Amino acid sequence: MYWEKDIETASRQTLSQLQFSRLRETLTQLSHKSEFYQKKFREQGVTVDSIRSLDDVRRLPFTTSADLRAQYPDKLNIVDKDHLLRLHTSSGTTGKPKALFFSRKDIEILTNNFARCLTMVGCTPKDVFQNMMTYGLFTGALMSHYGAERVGMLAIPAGPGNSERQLMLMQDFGTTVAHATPSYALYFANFVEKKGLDPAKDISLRILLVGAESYTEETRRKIEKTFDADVFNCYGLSEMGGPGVGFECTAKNGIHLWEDTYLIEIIDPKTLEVLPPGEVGELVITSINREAMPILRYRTGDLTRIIPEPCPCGRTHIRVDRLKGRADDMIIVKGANIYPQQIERVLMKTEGVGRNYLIHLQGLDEMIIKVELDANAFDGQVSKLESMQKSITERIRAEVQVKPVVELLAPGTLPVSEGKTKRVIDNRSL
Ligand code: DLL
Repeated sequence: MYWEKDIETASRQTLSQLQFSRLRETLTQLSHKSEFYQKKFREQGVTVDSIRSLDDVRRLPFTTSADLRAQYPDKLNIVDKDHLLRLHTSSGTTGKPKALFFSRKDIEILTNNFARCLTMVGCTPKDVFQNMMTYGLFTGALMSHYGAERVGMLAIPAGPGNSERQLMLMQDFGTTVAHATPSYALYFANFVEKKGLDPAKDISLRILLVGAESYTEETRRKIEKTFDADVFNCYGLSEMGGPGVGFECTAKNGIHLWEDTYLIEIIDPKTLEVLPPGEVGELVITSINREAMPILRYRTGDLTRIIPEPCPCGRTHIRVDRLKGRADDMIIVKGANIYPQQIERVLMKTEGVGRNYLIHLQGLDEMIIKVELDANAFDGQVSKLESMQKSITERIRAEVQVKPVVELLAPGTLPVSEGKTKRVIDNRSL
């Protein structure tokens, strides 16, 4: 199903022309109104007229997360205050957040793009949409809420947590589509089971929109099996307007990023050179249809690759692979570079492993992996548990070249935060 078939299936030539004219317009606005980019253009020796093709985007300056923080609170906004409709801030670390401004036109475009995403995965006005993302300064809930209303779905602004109430809402109002982080979706499944209910049978979810955190294909399968529903990977970041920057389609093989709104590049994070399609690197995004706060060549920190083959769904917008995590997710233990996703992949493939895990680094350089089990597996014989523990330890050692200490826990033991879940706790005294 298409929301806007013409644009979703536009030819490469049409998309490129549109992108180029929007890029030029963005650059013109920035060169008139943004002191920050005027300075960057001068330093880089570029003028609007010197950008003559889409390839010339590589001559433009990058923008980083540190740039956004340094321009706090409003130095990157280029429209008058009375044109602004909404402020969001980035999630995350300590210190000042990144402040993100949106005009009426910006909200309109983002709402429309989210409606596109929802329709692409099969949502219709008949669906009931329970939004389990955090409402507030985080973009995750409000932006998607607007998109759901635009499609005409009944939108329930549940927010995260309070699983008792989530379940009540789901059952009483017949929720068919939920939007959640992977960790909350799995935590909620434990909760439902503890009530003696079966998430696959006793609630009527048919679609879960899952994003805001990295997760593996194995975790997707686990969520799908648990709820007997389709899970679609939703990607976005606050700097580019939050969720709905891209979604998987029903082919479930890569995330379509909306190219009438964004220019996409993959770069080598070390050399900063653009990589050819197919190679893994850092995703860099330029907003080309943003009024209040256009951002050029934003270094997302997210690692992925472009999937060069055309998508069987017929959409022509670029596809990127499931995110491989962020460059800054990497941990170094005993000299080995480890991505938490490598560990997640091993765990979620293991029979009897439940729905949550935590990597604890402590002491001199010790890696403890706390793993929740399924209720059945946890209640099993001690000898079985011992052999499971041994096998997980060995398989993780083979995957990451470091031998972990594996602790097996009862389902629902590990904490789940309402926002994004922290998978690694580093208390090392190195
Ligand atoms: O997480 C926006 C969002 C909300 C996306 C709801 C999807 C659903 P931020 O808080 O700014 O915005 O975090 C953005 O989260 O750069 C990625 O590192 C990570 N991320 C978001 N979606 C995915 C995903 C929202 N599907 C940062 N897979 C991004 C992997 C994701 N990582």
